[in-house]
Amino acid sequence: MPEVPPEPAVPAPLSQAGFLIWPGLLDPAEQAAWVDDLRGVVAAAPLVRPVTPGGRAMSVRMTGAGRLGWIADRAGYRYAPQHPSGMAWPPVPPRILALWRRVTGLSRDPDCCLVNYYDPGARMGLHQDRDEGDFGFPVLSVSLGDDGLFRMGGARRGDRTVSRWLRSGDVVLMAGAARLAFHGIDRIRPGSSRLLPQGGRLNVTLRVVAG
Ligand code: MD6
Ligand code: FE
Repeated sequence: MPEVPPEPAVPAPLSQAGFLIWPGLLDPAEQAAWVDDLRGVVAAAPLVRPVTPGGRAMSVRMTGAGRLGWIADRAGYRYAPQHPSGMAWPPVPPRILALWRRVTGLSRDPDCCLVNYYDPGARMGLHQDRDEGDFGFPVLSVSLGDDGLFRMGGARRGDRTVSRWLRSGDVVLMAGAARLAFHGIDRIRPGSSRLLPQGGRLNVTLRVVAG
């Protein structure tokens, strides 16, 4: 029988505030391929600027892929089977699924691939990812384009935080005790990457929504 070469193992991550981080896990060629894939996602499901239940427009624009997408509007935050326009979400690109499998080692694929786009003024306030049904599954995030200042805290909003710049190609896993840790993006560093022709930062998060 021919030997099947094993998937390349991921290198050991570094750990900061319980978050597992692989700096530069995606090389520049891979980052460019992700951007092509994401262009396809955005063509099928356009970026929208969500409005919070309190009526404020978020500064980040969002779309998604997969069985479910995360949406926000006056009715609340939730996962929905359709884009706000009423169309189904496009499938998660195979290259993105492959990274999930390689990093998490799980046979369960994610239900949601959330795509966030930050223009130079955009930020994301400190939050927990807690709209999913089973916090036993991790959340995986990939950063592309301009650097983003990532703030990482603990299980309570008032816990001490630490920050680090996430650069294009960096991968973060929130698992275990860090799964419900508060986190956010204080700001991006416009012009720090040439990956996206129009500038800005893309962040992709992968989640299992329902166990
Ligand atoms: C961002 N990231 O990097 C925002 N959520 O733009 C997140 O909100 C996030 O990085 C869950 C897990 C990892 C993350
Ligand atoms: Fe989050």
